[in-house]
Amino acid sequence: MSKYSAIPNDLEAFWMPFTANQQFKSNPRMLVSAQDMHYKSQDGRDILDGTAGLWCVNAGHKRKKIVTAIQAQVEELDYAPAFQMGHPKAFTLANKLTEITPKDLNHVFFTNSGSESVETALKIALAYQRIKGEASRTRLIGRERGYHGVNFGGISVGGIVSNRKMFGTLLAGVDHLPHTHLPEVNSFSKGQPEHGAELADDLTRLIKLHDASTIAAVIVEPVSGSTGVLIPPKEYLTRLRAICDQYGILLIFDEVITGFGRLGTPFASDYFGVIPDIICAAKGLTNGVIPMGAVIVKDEIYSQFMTGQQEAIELFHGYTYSGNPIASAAAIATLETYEDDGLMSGGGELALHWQEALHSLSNHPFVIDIRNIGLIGAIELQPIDGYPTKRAFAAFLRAFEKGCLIRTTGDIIALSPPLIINKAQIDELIGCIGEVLYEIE
Ligand code: PXG
Repeated sequence: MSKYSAIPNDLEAFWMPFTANQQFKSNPRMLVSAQDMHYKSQDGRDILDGTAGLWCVNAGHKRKKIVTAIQAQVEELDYAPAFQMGHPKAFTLANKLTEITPKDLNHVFFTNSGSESVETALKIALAYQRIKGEASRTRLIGRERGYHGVNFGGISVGGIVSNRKMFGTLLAGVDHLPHTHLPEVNSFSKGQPEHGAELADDLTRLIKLHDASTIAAVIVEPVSGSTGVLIPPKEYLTRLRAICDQYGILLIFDEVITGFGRLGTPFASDYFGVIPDIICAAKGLTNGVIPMGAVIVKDEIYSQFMTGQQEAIELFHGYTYSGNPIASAAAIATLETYEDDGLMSGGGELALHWQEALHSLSNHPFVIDIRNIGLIGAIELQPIDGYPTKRAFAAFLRAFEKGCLIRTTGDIIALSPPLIINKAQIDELIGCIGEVLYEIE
């Protein structure tokens, strides 16, 4: 018997996150090991990872440098208090990270997840406006179909109804821009869709409604991932930036999935040439290996806070594990791995192959849209009448049986493989999905 074959005989105690617990526990899908582009399933099969875990394992699984760095760090310094004390690795990491962040975003606040990065960014935005003497700017603007994690700030600015409806009144003073998904005019777009830049102008409508003097910040994902890969129309982000500038509103990019090479550039900000005031990051920061997130802010924001008395705490915010030594070591080794493999630059040729492979499915059964950017792809399926999500979930289960891990959200198959994927593996992944589409109902 292999060491992996022992199935826990009781799956009840673990309440699984964002999972159909009853379905899973009736027929569990267990992953027991991983290397590079593959997982190994409990029944000993190799599973091609089409999702980089959950959009986080950008350099592929169990990379030697990262594993070794973590092992060495835990031997040297396991934990150091995060408040009023420091350890060298967190500073080294912050410096290293700001080498790849856009110019002028040179200060880093560490968190433990994307959700915490979002809460941190929103709080920094509010506190910044107040410190600047603009205390009336308390409103936060998010977007329909936005996903910003699952904490109260994040679900308030987020725009996914099932993530919001159970949880009461959420944060007060939040409004939303319209989402940018326009299948009537943009379906089967390759890269950025042509139509929809004018949707950014809706911010001026909200400004007219609330007055700019009440608005602290706008938060958007440059590319929405969780809600099914919504790619910003050409010029949309530029227009959003211009309106924010005109009215003194901070622009926050939630780059939790787009950070660290997903679009072939360090951040989506670089790809789109639009620089926000604050970036939220997580996931790829440690290659998914250890929880860690980061909020990177413009120099101007940081320096506003650094003006009081020497002994005064400038921001009453932080986590026990902010800049944790093990996470810091993992992140440093991760950034080195991305550098060694050239994963944050280029990707052009591979992204083109990815695009062509994805769009080769356009005439397959049930396919109503395909969209792609960088190494992100989405295949949207016609839902079964009266049973939304069922068809895509069936595709997910069938793909897993056939040896491929994909993600589905609603009736959309969302793909985001590790950036080390090669052309043959892209063909295998897309080939698998192509077969699945003929095998499901
Ligand atoms: N912001 C964005 C843009 C995200 O995509 C979060 C914040 C929250 O991160 P944490 O680390 O708190 O989960 C996310 C997370 C999926 C999927 O398959 C996406 C996420 C998480 C799990 C699954 O679409 N995104």
